[in-house]
Amino acid sequence: MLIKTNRDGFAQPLASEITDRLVYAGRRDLIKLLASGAAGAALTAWASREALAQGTAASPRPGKLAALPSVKSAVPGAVTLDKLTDYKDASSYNNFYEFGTDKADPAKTAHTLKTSPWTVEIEGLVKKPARYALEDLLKLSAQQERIYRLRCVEGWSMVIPWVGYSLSELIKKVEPLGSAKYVEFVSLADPKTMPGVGSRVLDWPYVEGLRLDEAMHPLTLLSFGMYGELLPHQNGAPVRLVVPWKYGFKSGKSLVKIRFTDQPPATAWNKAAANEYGFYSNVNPDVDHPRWSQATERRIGEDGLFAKKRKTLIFNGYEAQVGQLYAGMDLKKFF
Ligand SMILES: Nc1nc2c(c(=O)[nH]1)N[C@H]1C(S)=C(S)[C@@H](COP(=O)(O)O)O[C@H]1N2
Ligand SMILES: [Mo]
Repeated sequence: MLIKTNRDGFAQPLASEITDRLVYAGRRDLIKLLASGAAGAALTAWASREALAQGTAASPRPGKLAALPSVKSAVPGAVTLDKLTDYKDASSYNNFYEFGTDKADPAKTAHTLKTSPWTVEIEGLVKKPARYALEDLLKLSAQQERIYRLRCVEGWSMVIPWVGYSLSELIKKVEPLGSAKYVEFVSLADPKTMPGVGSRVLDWPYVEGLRLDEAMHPLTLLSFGMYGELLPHQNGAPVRLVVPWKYGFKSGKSLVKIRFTDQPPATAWNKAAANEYGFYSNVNPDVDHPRWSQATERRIGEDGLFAKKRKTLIFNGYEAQVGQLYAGMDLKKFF
């Protein structure tokens, strides 16, 4: 596509091309957007995406990965009109302790991760345990694009167009037994390709877990890509979870095992500091981390000296979709 440059040197797609793009995204979406008066923001989002796909002088593309086919998801809550985080920030400011504890480490060291061949084992309390080759897992259901906010427990957030499908699609295929109440997610722990696994910051492998109904919620995404492309290694290639209403650490990366259990899984962060990281870890501005407040957050890319912090929302803004899962629960006790 053609990129026009305006006076300030910023790449600007032609209006006609933006319209093409919106029509491509679906006439119904367009009509809904126009009706809601939100088209302006949507156009800005598309424009920045287009500029991003091309790479601009200000933000050159760090190597293009294979494209992933996807359609916009119709799952309620799966799209936000928030401005997308710049691809460069999303792929260079990461938490992936298997590749080091500094936010800049994974982008520098995760190239050693070998993502092919890759298999994911499904085991535990299911009628049909299975070993999926990544190629088969990719094809299990249609790939969708979902724009989710991800809020890290450390107080920063990003808005990322993930690509994948609801984890529930996979769960339905393997048929959990009536006794299955929880799902455990196990990441790869390979000391040969993951330099951080030699350290003792966490008890490897990285393990996370959800209640079965949380895992079945349509917003819980099994993700293979972002920004229309396969996941970069540092973001959890070749397959990860994205649970947008929970702190980022619940979204395990580079998954090799999914196990169905009747007991809450012993998660890596809960084992490391049970008083700081509970099993639920729902984003909650009213429940502080023992060492810092959770009331506000910094959106990555808006971190200038005078940028105002944003108020953190209960369930990271997904209360309408997921609040019902926790009806009657004391969220201070089950943090
Ligand atoms: N295996 C594994 N998964 C992980 C982590 C990790 O260290 N190891 N970090 C978590 C944390 S704390 C966050 S905030 C998110 C960050 O995802 P991103 O780098 O794609 O933004 O990944 C989560 N998943
Ligand atoms: Mo995090």
